[in-house]
Amino acid sequence: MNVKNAFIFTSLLFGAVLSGTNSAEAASFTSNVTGNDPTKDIILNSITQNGKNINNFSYINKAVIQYNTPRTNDPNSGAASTDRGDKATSPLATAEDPTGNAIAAFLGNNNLNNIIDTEDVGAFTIDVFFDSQITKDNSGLDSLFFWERGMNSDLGIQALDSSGKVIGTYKIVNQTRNSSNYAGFKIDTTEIGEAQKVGSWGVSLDWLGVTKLSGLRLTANSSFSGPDFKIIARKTTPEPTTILGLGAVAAIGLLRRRQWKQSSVWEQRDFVR
Ligand SMILES: [Ca+2]
Ligand SMILES: [Ca+2]
Ligand SMILES: [Ca+2]
Ligand SMILES: [Ca+2]
Repeated sequence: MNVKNAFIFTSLLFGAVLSGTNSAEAASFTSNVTGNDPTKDIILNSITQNGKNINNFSYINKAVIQYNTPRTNDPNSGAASTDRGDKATSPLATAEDPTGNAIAAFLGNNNLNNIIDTEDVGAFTIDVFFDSQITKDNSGLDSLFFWERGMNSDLGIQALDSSGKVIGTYKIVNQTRNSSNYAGFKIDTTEIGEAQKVGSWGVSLDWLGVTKLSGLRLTANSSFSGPDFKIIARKTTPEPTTILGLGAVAAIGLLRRRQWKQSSVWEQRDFVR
């Protein structure tokens, strides 16, 4: 390959990589799990979306309860509580009136049978934060993955910046109600008497109107039918396009220098002809 062809080839490769990365907004995904007993651990190994495998996750590691409907003598009072499969393991004992640390512990692992259960007419505002910043990329994959037990509830979400300030647009995740978004497994937790189907849905940063986030403000009001949920984020990794892009820029620079060096030789040849 001569210098000119090498230059064209590099440019084409660079262009192809740039144009091939922005696929249509994804949303549904496949949960690849170990465990099929609704009462026991259901461990998420990876997610498949758009034919790509995701196995590098960011987990929730902090939760700040802004409001959680107080408990009364009524066993069905309150709102968000920590819950697990009847025979599943969990980092802590379940609690009807959990602390922020307990909420983070139940959400912050890959056991899809450790969740937050919400009473039907309960309300909450809980800020959760991930162990690393989630940044928009060109992978065409969603950044946030939601599961909801029962496929019968809504969950309000809005992005939080690193200082805990709400940014972007408030959205309601209700696609987990759609029968076509069945995650392929059921769970039977301590709060319910029989196994219920789990629905899932992926969310992009675009949908939330942000290019990066550190956490999410989660909300439910009395009309949301008490969301029973799990949330895991796709860990942001360096862009392959950026690495390749920098490589291409370096290659172009090198080729130009070679061209410049050889140009005097070519001019002499032309003169001879
Ligand atoms: Ca409860
Ligand atoms: Ca539910
Ligand atoms: Ca049960
Ligand atoms: Ca519920």
